[in-house]
Amino acid sequence: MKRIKVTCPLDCFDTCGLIATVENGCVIRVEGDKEHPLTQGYICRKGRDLVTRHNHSNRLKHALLKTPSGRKKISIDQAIALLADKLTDAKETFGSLSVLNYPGGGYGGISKTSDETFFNCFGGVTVPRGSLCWAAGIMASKLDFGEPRGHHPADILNSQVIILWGRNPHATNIHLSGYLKKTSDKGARIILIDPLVSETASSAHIHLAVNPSTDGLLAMSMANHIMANGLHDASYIRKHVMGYGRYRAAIKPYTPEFAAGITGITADTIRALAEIYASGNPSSIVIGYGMQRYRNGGNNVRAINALGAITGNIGKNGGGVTYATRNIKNYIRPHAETSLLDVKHHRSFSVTQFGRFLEEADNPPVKVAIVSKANPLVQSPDVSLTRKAFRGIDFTVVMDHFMTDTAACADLVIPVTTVFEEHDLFFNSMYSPYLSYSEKAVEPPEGVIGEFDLYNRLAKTMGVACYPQLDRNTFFSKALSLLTERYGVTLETLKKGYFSIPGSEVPWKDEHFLTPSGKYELWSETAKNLGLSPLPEYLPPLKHPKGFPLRLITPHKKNSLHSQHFAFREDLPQAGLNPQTLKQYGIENNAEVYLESPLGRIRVLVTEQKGVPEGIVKLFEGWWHKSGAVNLLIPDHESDMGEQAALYDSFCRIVVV
Ligand SMILES: Nc1nc2c(c(=O)[nH]1)N[C@H]1C(S)=C(S)[C@@H](COP(=O)(O)OP(=O)(O)OC[C@H]3O[C@@H](n4cnc5c(=O)[nH]c(N)nc54)[C@H](O)[C@@H]3O)O[C@H]1N2
Ligand SMILES: Nc1nc2c(c(=O)[nH]1)N[C@H]1C(S)=C(S)[C@@H](COP(=O)(O)OP(=O)(O)OC[C@H]3O[C@@H](n4cnc5c(=O)[nH]c(N)nc54)[C@H](O)[C@@H]3O)O[C@H]1N2
Ligand SMILES: [Mo]
Repeated sequence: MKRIKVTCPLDCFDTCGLIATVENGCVIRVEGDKEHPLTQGYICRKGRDLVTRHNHSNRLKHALLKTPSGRKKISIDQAIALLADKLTDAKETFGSLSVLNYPGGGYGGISKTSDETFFNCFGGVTVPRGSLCWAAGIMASKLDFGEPRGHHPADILNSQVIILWGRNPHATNIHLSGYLKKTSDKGARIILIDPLVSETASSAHIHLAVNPSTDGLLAMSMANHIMANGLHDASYIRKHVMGYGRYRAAIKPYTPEFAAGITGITADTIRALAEIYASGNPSSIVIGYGMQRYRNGGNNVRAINALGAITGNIGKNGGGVTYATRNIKNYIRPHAETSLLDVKHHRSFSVTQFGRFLEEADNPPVKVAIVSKANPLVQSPDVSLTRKAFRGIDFTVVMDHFMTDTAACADLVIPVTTVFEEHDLFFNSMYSPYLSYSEKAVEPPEGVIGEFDLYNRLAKTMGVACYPQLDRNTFFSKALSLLTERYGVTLETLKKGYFSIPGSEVPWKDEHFLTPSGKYELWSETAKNLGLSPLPEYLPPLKHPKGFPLRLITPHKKNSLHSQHFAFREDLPQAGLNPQTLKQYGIENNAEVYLESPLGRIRVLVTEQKGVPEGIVKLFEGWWHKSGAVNLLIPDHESDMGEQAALYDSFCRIVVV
């Protein structure tokens, strides 16, 4: 029996430290590593399920090629030779841009990012831009601060007031939940702003059910009250904030009274909220990603960030506005020599509009597509168009552990290693500040390959000259080189413990922002040059299209990471509706109905939920097509900035079966 230190590879805020138990060459159990400074031995169900998935009988163990008579098992050698031929043909006939590489975030280790280097060396290919996940808020934070930086998780213990703004840590970020409990026990006040009564609501002292897509206006009306009543921090603003006067003038119309009707929060409550926030010493805001999945998502995040700046809560212990944590990323450079930035020749498409791009691309058309670490035929907007367009590509390859809906459409499926079968390095840009080493626990089955080895072999087969044929340790050492220089971090030190950047616990404490002016920018020339409003602006929420009176919100599920844990379910998706909405449609709890949007319909099971406001349908994302893929209903709108998928700007109606 061996106990091996690994890292949870899931695309999540926490990136937990794990200990795998190996018996007779099999991983039999995984538990939390008590030594991990953030996750401290406590892990979630999805983390424990890594073992179930790893050992599952449905796991892919052979490369599979689609033939006219069905899928045929082929060896990894044959798969590599075939892929090499297809890539060479496409490049010779249509140019390298006829190849599309779609890497997702389904695994967080750096060893599985060598596809980027490979395709750069291959000549530059077509790649996604923007995000299905967090890009509006990232762009907003870049404009305001110069870079998205988060407070160290433990720093929240110094806060007196915490606003969780559209974040659901009880489901998506359990170690933030742990800190919230501790800080609440110490007397901090927790306010949750979320249209739905989420799993987190019971731990908040105040829950405000804001109307969807109106958070920017709520934040502006709070700022309006703060400024009008002298609750702002004039000295901080004078020294560190750009554009205060102009912002103050711009938001004059957005009084609590004006905002009340639109946000659904009364003017008195808005005033009270503004006063609680401004009087906290300090107050912190933690923003989630749900609230920026709207056409106005970026401006909404900018308006929330502004609250931190005008009250002087930035750069203080226990203060700040935390959205993401970009610190380790800046130091890791596995692809320094061959990064995308150095490639002159590449084409990109908005990931939100994958299907649309495939339909329209003709110069050159996409001839070969490779998808890894993603399940876009479930998770992309307008999945019906995406699926049709994906099927229309001459040759498609999917690398995964299971026959997902995306893999099922592919010509070639390549089974890849799990986290237990790789040595790897992990860091997180969402919340956890820790870098970790994950040790290989077991050998992969014979027909399975890891992406790192696959691209080394593919490059060799194809004679891609500039591809750096590194062994894994050299690759890791190169990736760590900056951290080694500055902090003495090496593979050996990481094998013993976890690392975070010293002195990065409280961002902007040095009062030097990474914006062009060096200040916090309420007024951003960068935004202006991009054709955006230089100040955060109020963009009203979308109107319902005629005939589709219900808003469809599709948040993340506690016991699944996106589509991954729906793999073994075949039941209907459950749609949460308010009792009043049920009454209005004359439907019973547990009835089967169709949900229909302008794009399509799926069959769902209705569940009565008081915590879902009237006029909203709550349906978790991630259900596979065999149950009913919710993204069949979701249009491919983009946010105001960052090319973020405006996934929750979706509307539907109920059609009784
Ligand atoms: N268990 C689990 N954990 C996960 C994931 C998962 O799938 N499952 N996914 C990971 C990933 S990739 C991500 S991006 C994160 C997401 O993490 P979170 O941002 O915490 O989760 P979401 O479900 O995307 O949205 C959070 C909340 O935003 C609310 N919301 C929706 N619209 C609005 C609005 O207009 N205003 C406000 N104020 N709130 C709104 C939703 O009701 C929801 O409760 O979680 C990560 N962690
Ligand atoms: N309606 C709606 N849609 C959404 C969202 C929403 O809130 N609502 N959220 C969006 C968000 S925030 C995100 S981040 C995206 C997520 O979208 P995806 O990342 O596409 O979602 P997953 O279902 O996690 O798919 C990841 C796939 O990677 C595979 N995988 C795991 N490990 C490995 C590996 O080591 N190698 C390879 N090659 N594959 C591996 C998994 O088996 C899984 O099939 O979805 C977006 N879509
Ligand atoms: Mo995400």
